[in-house]
Amino acid sequence: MKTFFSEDHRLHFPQAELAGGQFVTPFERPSRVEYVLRRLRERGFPAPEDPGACDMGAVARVHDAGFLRFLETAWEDWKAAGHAGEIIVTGMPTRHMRMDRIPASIDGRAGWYCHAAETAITAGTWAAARSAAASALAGARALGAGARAAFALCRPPGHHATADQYGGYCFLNNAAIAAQALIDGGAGRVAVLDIDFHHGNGTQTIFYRRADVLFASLHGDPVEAYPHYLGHADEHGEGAGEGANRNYPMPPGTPFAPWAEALDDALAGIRTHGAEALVVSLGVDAFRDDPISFFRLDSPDFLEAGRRIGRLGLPTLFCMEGGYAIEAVGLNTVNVLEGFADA
Ligand code: OKP
Ligand code: ZN
Repeated sequence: MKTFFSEDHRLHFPQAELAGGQFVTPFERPSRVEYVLRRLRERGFPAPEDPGACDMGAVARVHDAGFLRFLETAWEDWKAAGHAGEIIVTGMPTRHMRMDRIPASIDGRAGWYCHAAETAITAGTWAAARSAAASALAGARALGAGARAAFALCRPPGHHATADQYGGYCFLNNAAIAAQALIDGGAGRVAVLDIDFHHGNGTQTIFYRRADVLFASLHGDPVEAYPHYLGHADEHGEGAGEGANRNYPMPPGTPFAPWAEALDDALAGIRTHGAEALVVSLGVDAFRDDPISFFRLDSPDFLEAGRRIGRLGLPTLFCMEGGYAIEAVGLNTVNVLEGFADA
């Protein structure tokens, strides 16, 4: 299995995440990927390839032009406004406010292009986010060239990024960008399977009105879990996309058996949809020891999940998303990849 990874992820490491009313060291930190790289090496995966420069044309097929300009210039504008710290949004447009006037100030624009304030932007965030999208795109190209599978070790993650908003540790939606690239490369239909603990609100909304990209997500019920305001079972897609969105929200304490049942149902839906390629949003925060999640998967369960995904028989690109039980992130991630390869 080809793997793609850029050292530029290190350029994104905010000092602080707003959590529980305190500033804490971000859960989504650079060391996460070290554990994945080590396990890949130990278990005989080929050395990751650097993806090179990011194809911004491909990124612009998914993301709003104003949003991309914002991300590109946000840090300079923030400094120019005299702000001393990292970009942390303090207000966003919500119910009872105007949604048709984008402000000029950096504070106003940052709120406009954000949906969750835990996520800070720093000097290197834009470069890191582009490098993650570049890995996803390199993975999509590998599938296009005939590979059965590829792994993009994306950091920062992507599935909470909408067409025009960052948040939930995500800036560019790596999985969505890869899925779009597969479509643009000639695939008639593609599926995105999101097994990260958190609902992939960004990916869902990007493809919500489209029939060509099916989105299926297993996640903590938004009644109890981030992102709180999307991810319910009755979100089926709209217009041409009606029926091409499948959500499997599950309650606190969910162990492997019901989770795997949801996985099987999602996989059956992907088969029925007629997908020619699969993108997996591979978060491993469904793990029992994850510090910000509430499912109960054990490490061997990730092997079995990979096997079940592998039995679909589709060309598959895995894009790294979450997983915060830092030391176990490598084992759990590589278990999914190895299960897939063994299927
Ligand atoms: C990103 B990914 C923790 C609250 C959680 C943000 C979670 C983002 C998860 N105090 N807020 O889906 O793993
Ligand atoms: Zn997550």
